[in-house]
Amino acid sequence: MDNKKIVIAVVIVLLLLIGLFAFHIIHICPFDAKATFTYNGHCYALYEPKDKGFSWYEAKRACESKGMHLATFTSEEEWYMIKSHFDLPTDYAIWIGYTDKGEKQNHFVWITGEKDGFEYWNSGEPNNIKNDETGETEDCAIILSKSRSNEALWNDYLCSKSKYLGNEKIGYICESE
Ligand SMILES: [Ca+2]
Ligand SMILES: [Ca+2]
Repeated sequence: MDNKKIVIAVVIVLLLLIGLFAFHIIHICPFDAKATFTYNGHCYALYEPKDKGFSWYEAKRACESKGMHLATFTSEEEWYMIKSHFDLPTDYAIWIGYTDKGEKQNHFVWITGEKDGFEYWNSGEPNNIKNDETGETEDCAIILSKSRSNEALWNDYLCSKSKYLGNEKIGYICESE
């Protein structure tokens, strides 16, 4: 094979690789999100609450219907990448894939089963407050809106609620594997 043919072969292989990479990025990041960000081969997609907000269960199902899961932050680096690249909202809270439902209370686990000790709780959280009417305890983690926490700290909250403290709708972040 002469040099020209080798160069053409290399260019074809490179174009195929670039095409595959582009397809991968486009394919795994949904178009209907408010914002998306790709880090470490994972797509993160932020969804606004829209009309009424989402319960944690609705948010979890919505991510699953897109072939994704509620976002999990298993290292400090991962969390800070998301926190700095997403313009986190001032006016709504966000569900993430962190829960202590069915676990020892205040011992939260990532829904993917990933093991990591990284947490970013607001001071005094998680506090597992019980709703006196329903008996439900706070078992699902949200990222607080920036109007409540400029640092976007986390709180445990009632999984069945689609609004935070009565009036602030809750959105969510999905992540692809
Ligand atoms: Ca709890
Ligand atoms: Ca709480």
